[in-house]
Amino acid sequence: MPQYFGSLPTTTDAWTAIGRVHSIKHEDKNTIHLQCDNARVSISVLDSNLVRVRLCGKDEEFLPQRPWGVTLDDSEWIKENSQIIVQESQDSINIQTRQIRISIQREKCLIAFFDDQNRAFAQDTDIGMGWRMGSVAGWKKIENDEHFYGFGERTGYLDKLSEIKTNWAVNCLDFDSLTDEMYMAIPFYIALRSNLMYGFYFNTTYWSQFDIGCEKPGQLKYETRHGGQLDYYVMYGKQPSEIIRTYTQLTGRMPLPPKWALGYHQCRWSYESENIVRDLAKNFRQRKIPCDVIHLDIDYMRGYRVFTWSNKRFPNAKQMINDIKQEGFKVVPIIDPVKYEPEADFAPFDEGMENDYFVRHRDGRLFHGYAWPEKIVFPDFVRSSVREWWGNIHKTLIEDGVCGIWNDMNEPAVSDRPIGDGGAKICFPLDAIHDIDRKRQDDTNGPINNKTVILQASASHSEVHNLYGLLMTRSTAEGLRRLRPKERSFLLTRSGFAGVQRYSAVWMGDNHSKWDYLETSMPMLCNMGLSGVSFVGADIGGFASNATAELFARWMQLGVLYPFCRGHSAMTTARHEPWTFGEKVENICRDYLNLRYQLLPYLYTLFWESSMTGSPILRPLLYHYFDDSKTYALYDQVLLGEWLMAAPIYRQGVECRCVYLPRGTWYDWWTNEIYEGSKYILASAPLEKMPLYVRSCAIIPMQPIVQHTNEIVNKLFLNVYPPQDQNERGEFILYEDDGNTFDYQYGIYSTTKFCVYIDESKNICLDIEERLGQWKPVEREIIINLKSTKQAEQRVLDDGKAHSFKFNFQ
Ligand code: MIG
Repeated sequence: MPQYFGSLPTTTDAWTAIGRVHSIKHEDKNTIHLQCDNARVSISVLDSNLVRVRLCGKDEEFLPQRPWGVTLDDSEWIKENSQIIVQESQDSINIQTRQIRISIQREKCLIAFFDDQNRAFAQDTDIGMGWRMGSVAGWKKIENDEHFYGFGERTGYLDKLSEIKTNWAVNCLDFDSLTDEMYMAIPFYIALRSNLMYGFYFNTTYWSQFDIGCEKPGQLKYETRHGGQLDYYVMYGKQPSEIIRTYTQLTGRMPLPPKWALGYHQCRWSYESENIVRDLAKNFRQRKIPCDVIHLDIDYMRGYRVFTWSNKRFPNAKQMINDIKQEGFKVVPIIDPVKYEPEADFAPFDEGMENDYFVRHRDGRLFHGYAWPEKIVFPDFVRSSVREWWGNIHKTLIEDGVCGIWNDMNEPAVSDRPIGDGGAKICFPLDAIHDIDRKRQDDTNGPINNKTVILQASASHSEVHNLYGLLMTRSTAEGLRRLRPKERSFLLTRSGFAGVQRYSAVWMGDNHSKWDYLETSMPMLCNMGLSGVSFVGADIGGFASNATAELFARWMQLGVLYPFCRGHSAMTTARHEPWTFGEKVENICRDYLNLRYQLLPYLYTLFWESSMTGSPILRPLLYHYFDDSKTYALYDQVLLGEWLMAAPIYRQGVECRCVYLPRGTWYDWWTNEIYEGSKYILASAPLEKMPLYVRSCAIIPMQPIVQHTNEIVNKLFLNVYPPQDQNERGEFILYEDDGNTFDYQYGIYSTTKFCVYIDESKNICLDIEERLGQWKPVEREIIINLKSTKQAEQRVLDDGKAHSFKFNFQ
């Protein structure tokens, strides 16, 4: 927390409570206003499972919705879904929606929610909601068997019960299990009990904090400071997927990325010359290790100036990018804030100064800090004019053939002195000025004198601090959409806020080449997925310090399941490419990357699903087995989609491990051996093997091994894991399109449904339904592989028509 919070009230100050409800007003069809002793409360039903609650002072007005996190205005929800019946009694007010009931106790204005079986959730406790100087908070009851997930980017294990989670973006270099504030702030959680769960989105961009039963067991406190009103959404769901669907309806979903972004990305700080990059690309192809993307870290620039190339090291960047493009590689360079450099013909600085695009102190002085380029300044991405300008500066990079952008240091990460001078991390002054639309400047178009005092800011840094990464990546996304109108681009960011999934993939920042970082990447990425951000990954092999061969092999095995699959390593570490650890590890890396590429049809379909519903791609087991309490703390097994489950090895020297198989029947991926679930098994896992299981009824679409995602394939494999009896049936809908353009938005995509079941004569049947939609794949063969104790194969030419297959084992 920045030092500026030091002046806040101490915990000994008492909270002011709301008091009694005096009167209620049925404002419009779905909003109820409560006038209380000390406050006004508004409750809006936006959907049958979604309720917004707001609190403001007795004589205040509710603030208008800010546009950054939540994208849907209250008025945009479908009115029919939000119809309510209000009943008043002497003690309480009850609001009935089609799914839940909201009950308000008149005496203290305590709010509680009830499901259709009259079970309470998200119940106010203590004083319900209240405030003391500079701070406003609310208290919810934590039920006996309740568990807490999400909270965005977090270290530690899955369940956050009994912890404090602060929402304030910082450069959390050297984070570990004790770290609270992270690069990213997403004030959202899911509370789960067996068969009763809800989501909670704290609608504030200011500093905020969840105390999940830490200060007082049994009660969760949500608090925000320094501005804004208490404002939250409760979303009910019968399963986690319903909660996430609603949450991402509120904050937005990931647009479908280009298929190449699902391939392997190779990164290092830095591949610092054209020759090194060309050599890297050559190595991948010669060694037949698939790879799609090469990232360029800060040394491609001329003296860390964004949007420039080093003349010495990258004299012909465009040529190089074009050459390796022929081999199926895309290039993604890093972009940071702007070097302060007057009179040096450095356009991003000059133009930014000329138009007054950088963040200023309250008294009008330019705010600056220090990072790699020495002195740096910060574009004010809150302003649409600045976002447009920033987006447009990408033009030259795009002309050079760049297809994606990597945004770093956007918490923003700032030092008070030059790096290397022992500088301390600092935050912007919280009253620094951000402007939504700075009228004066837009009118005169001239620079504002350094000494001018500007008082008209419509947002202070305290309100928009958490948004810096989100808005930076938004300007980049919008810019690339204009500059590459025909093709999808890839974006990566380190910082962000709720809704960052609308613009960018996210990686987990600077991890270490240590076993515990491999281990915690699982719950970390799973909680990101439960927070609406599904395109996520951690640096494979670890960023800081040196991986051992064994660690690297294990990390690659798990890493190929990360939605964002990138190897990265820091300056001053040893090289970390898949071939640097000897032949055995190189072979392991190749095998597992091959597996990822073979799984592309499955994986791409998961990305499509996520873009439609917000569903995570990498999932904790509790996502599907939410009524099985054995999954509530199970962090070291992950599901890729619904059907594939991995039990990775994340400790040195370990060659077997305990695996929990949830209910149902499971197949061993490697041997097809069958296990009945609801039990623990011991899996053997020599270095070359990551235990991997498939649920029965699965149909996993796969493709041949390729070196990059643009290679044309003329085979589609359907790996079928049959049900055990006639009561079970499996389905999979495959999504396909050209993988690159926006044509899918105009109907040029296809879906094909596959079903597996057992008929009366005990045949195992696989039906391929007619392909729907306008996208036509290349001419190809479909090969059905029945995975069972007995294996069998059948083939058909894919003509888009329905086909049925029977396998008879009698
Ligand atoms: O001060 O660009 O997290 O991935 O390699 C370090 C250099 C700045 C931090 C990023 C890391 C990147 C590095 N950056």
